[in-house]
Amino acid sequence: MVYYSWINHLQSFVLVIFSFVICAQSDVPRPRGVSLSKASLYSPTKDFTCFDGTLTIPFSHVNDDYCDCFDGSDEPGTSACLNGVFHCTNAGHQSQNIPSSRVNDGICDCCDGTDEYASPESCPNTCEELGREARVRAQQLAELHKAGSYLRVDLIEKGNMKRHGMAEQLSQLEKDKSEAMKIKEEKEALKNELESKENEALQVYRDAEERERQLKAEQEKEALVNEAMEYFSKYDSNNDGILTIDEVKVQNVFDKNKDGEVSEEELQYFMGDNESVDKDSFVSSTWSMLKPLVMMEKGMFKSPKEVEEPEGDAEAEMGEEEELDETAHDDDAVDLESPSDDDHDVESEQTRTYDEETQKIVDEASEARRQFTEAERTVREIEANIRNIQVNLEKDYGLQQEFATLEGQCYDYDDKEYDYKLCMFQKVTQKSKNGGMEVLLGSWGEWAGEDGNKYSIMKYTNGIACWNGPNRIAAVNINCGLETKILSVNEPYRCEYKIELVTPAACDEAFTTQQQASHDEL
Ligand code: MAN
Repeated sequence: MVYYSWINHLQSFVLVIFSFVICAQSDVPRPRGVSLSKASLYSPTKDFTCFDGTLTIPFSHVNDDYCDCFDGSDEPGTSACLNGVFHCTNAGHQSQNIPSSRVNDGICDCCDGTDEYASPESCPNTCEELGREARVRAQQLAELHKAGSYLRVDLIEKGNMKRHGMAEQLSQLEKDKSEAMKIKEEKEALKNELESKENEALQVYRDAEERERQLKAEQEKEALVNEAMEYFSKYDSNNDGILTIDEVKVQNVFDKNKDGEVSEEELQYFMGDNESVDKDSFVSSTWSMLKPLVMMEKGMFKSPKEVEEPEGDAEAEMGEEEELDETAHDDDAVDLESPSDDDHDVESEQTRTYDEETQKIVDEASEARRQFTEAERTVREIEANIRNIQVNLEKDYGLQQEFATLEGQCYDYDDKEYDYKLCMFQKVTQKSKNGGMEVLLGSWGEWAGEDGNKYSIMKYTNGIACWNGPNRIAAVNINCGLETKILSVNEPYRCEYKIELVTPAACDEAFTTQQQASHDEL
């Protein structure tokens, strides 16, 4: 036990010695794992206050491999605190902050090897080489941005012109619309005026037709009564104006079931409980029951095929009774077999001819209707154009309109399975190479870049729902390139698509300066 505790103390002592090695790589001496910007917070002549202000400890407790502060700020150079941060200077390359739990874990995280100071030989310093490569890449990127930024200037100019053009187009369309509305109103007024004249002129024809229709209806009704009376007289064999049971019994037509006699039920059916039927009740009620049977006997219920047969054949089969009915029932026969009144009306409507004056009025009204419909359509078209332009004018095309010319431009990308299409500020679609419908992966949503550059990511949302899942979405990462094109499309999560796009619109001539700034601490 004593032995164990002695070893423990020795270990801590060694670590403390290591951890208090003041960084020699820079002008400002500071404890291990502390960045230049935080050096002033660690003064060996003062007690140390945790960054969160909760505790002040003697400076000797900094990097003593024992975690005192909740925020881990007292152990930047050891792995004692789970939430500590170790800063490596990486001279010659880019400085780095890593979780202090990775200190002395046997894995080289920092290119200068400082995170593995317990066994420095296992992590040789590779910062010079990596830095050189990174600088070459940064230089190439800076050159790309510089070259691209000339193209971007052009895009900005064109974008502004486009926006300006859209605004001008909008105000022109507003003018066109009010002009078109005026024309529409005039055309409507003219149409109304000519239609009321037309209505007046056609009323004469409608009235005449109505009179004709009424007359026809009266004639038909009269014919029906005459027909009923004719049959009544035929069955009233003693002509006393009363149809008795005896007179009915001898008429085959009353034998509904054709069994050779007029039975009690059949008498009941036609005459009810009455012993006789007078002329009036025969006409008003009995005839409507009897007529179908009479016609059946005459063979006047014909199938459509039979109707087409030449009349001669039917006539040849007519007996005495048919002859009697011929004149009286022609109309009915025609009614049963000819097109309905409605059909007839439609036909006469279509073929109707008017006198010259009326025809002129009808033609003028028709022309006014046509012109009004056309004026209406023109207004609708202008309104649709206005809406489209307004939607586009509300879109964010970048701080300097650098993305405006890309509006509506489509870029394709084909991978092994799918053909993708990105139509800027509109939509992203996918089509399987095996055929099938185009699938909407998202419609233009918003800019969603972070770290102060919202124009680095475009979000297209609300695509077609994923099978048993949410709607598809697509994010377009935008970087600088000398031409606008898609470099890759991936689906890192099911129905979430990532598109890498390069365009001169994303090139920034200030890029080198920014690069420089991020290397300040080296
Ligand atoms: C289709 C494509 C794929 C997607 C699946 C999800 O096959 O849209 O990209 O992963 O549907 O079911």
